[in-house]
Amino acid sequence: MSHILILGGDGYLGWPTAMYFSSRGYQVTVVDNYFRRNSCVELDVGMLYPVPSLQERAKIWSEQTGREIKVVIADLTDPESMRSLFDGRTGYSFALDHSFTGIPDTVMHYAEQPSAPYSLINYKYANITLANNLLVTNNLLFALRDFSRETHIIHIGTMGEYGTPNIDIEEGWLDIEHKGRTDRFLFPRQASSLYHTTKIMDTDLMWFGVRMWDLKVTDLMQGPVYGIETEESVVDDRLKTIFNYDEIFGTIVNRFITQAVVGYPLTVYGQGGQTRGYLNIKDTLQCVHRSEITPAKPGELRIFNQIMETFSANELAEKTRRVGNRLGYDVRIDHLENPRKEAEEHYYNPTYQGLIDIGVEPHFLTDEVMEEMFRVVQQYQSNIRKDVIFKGITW
Ligand code: USQ
Repeated sequence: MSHILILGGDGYLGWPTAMYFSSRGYQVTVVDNYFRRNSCVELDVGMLYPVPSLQERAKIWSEQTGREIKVVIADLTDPESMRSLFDGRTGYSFALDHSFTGIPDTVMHYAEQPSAPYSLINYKYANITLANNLLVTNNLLFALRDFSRETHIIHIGTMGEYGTPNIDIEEGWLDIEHKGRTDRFLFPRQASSLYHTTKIMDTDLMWFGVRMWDLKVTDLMQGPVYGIETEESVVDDRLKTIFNYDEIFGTIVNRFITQAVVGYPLTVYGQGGQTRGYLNIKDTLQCVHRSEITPAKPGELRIFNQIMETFSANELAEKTRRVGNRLGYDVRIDHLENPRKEAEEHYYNPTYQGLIDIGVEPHFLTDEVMEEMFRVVQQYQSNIRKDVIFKGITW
């Protein structure tokens, strides 16, 4: 039975990933320091519903399915915590029991501060973002260098690493011809937040580890994710993933639907021509699964663009209004002065074929899919706090 280690297993993507692999018979261990939920409390931002602790979720999962997800609570910026996951001390000194043995075949690295606005609240949160994201990645690389070079890293990167260049975006690499000679380089990167910049630095660290120590890395350049339910969460409401709709941790589609449900005018930033590649949370799970089945080779940094379709902020707002109106909501659209420094009208033509080629079957953001999300959000309507929807964290 293949052993999957999920770093950041309490987050929006980490927990659904854990259930997904566990339900398919993998041995799954999740590690987290509760950064996300603690930050939600510290910054007083709303979650749509409370989520049980990781240990409680693992217990509920086991009661519902008879399968076990191991939980380790640890801060992976501490190198010793990271190393204990790979150095053969297994059973993990922090784990609930010691029945899992062996080094993980695959490590999924989600253990990052994932929010652009968080990284720009002020210098303190900028430093937390830099320290967390870079130290966790570096600790992982050294742990694998020293103990487990065979372990495949699947890292969630971001499309935001590329920014919005005026040329087509390739999948990670670009062939350059210069003065009659050619070579292949990482596609140029120019992020528009400090968080996104840490992901560029992650890629550079991993590329270094691949070149120096023949590590095996798949870096998934993911766009903003939307969605709540996954196949595995429907068995019990308490297994739903953490869902944010606030300005800091909420992403645009999840925010717009929540705003529509509570009668808050949709917060389109600036002109609304900002175009990004989007994907359903169910497709994140498929993408990491297909990547796990067909791992990168030793000494390979394999990069896929993990998006399924592109939309502008205006298109998403229009779609939300259309679906909301059909469900009886009076949805209004507002154009706020853009708190971010980003292009509001730009060329955007990314390639995203690699994951399809290894077997991913995309879900698209149809009106029906959005309607399903509305129906889940409306169940929690009384929990929605209007005061956390927009505070205006400026770049
Ligand atoms: N936007 C609005 N109104 C809102 C929220 C966002 O117009 O209320 C616009 C933003 O200005 C931006 C776009 O929608 O142009 C996407 O914003 P977002 O907050 O949904 O996503 P972003 O900050 O880009 O970050 C999210 C995740 C991050 C991931 C990234 C993928 O939080 O972890 O890396 O999506 S990407 O955007 O492709 O870099």
